[in-house]
Amino acid sequence: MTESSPNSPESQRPRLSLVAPTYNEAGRLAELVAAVFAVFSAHSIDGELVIVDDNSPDGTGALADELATRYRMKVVHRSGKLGLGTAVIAGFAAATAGICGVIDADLSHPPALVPRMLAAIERGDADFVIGSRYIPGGGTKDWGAARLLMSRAACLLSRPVTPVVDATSGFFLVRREIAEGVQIEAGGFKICLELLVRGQATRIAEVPYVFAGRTVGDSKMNLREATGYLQQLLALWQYRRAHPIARTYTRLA
Ligand SMILES: Nc1nc2c(ncn2[C@@H]2O[C@H](COP(=O)(O)OP(=O)(O)O)[C@@H](O)[C@H]2O)c(=O)[nH]1
Ligand SMILES: [Mg+2]
Repeated sequence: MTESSPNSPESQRPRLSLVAPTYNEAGRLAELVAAVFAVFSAHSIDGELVIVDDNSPDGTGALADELATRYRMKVVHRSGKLGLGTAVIAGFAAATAGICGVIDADLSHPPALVPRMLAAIERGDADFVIGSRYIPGGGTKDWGAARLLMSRAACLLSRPVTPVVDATSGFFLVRREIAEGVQIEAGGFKICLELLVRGQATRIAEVPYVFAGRTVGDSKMNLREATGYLQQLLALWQYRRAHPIARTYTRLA
């Protein structure tokens, strides 16, 4: 192993690349970016933020470009709304750190939890850490009964393929090599679950957080998404049967 000099590309590589997919998030993006970098700075994390924007009609992409002149950010522009799962994969491809993460751009996920998730991976306690709404200490704010029921049902349905309680979470950190090379199927809409099942993570941890209700913009849940999820589950069940794997699972307080 060679030691890197202070100015070599290796030493300039961030410790963490956080990916935030955006579609019409102009209303909250600046706040998210400021919050993420405030946390990075408070915890001395040399991190980068990768925005993947799908040509949002509200101008999120241009706003992200402007923010990138002031922060350590990369902006990936895609031609149109191509979906959350492929946005995450595109973000990982543009990311440069050995540990990658995903966070929603609408401030549903607390950036303040990121340092603990990162530490769990860096300590070697886990190679995939999931922010969980449904383990003790976690929760959702301002969700109606119907949305909560749908979400809980989606998580329950995933239990045959993963020990993770909140496998549909959009908030997670993973060692880059685990996500790399994973073939995402067309229906791979819940990207965390897809990577959990098809990736080679053997040490998995969940950490609780409270999901903040969306106050600006629309949510993407609809019947088409639900059908896509069931198709994804079926494919993952088949994949898991053909590719069994031994895993450890822990919960971080
Ligand atoms: N690039 C991209 N981002 C998306 C797409 N759909 C949703 N997002 C972003 O993904 C995150 C989660 O989406 P959201 O609608 O808040 O999902 P929900 O909170 O689970 O209902 C947000 O930051 C959205 O802006 C998409 O098709 N492409
Ligand atoms: Mg949201």
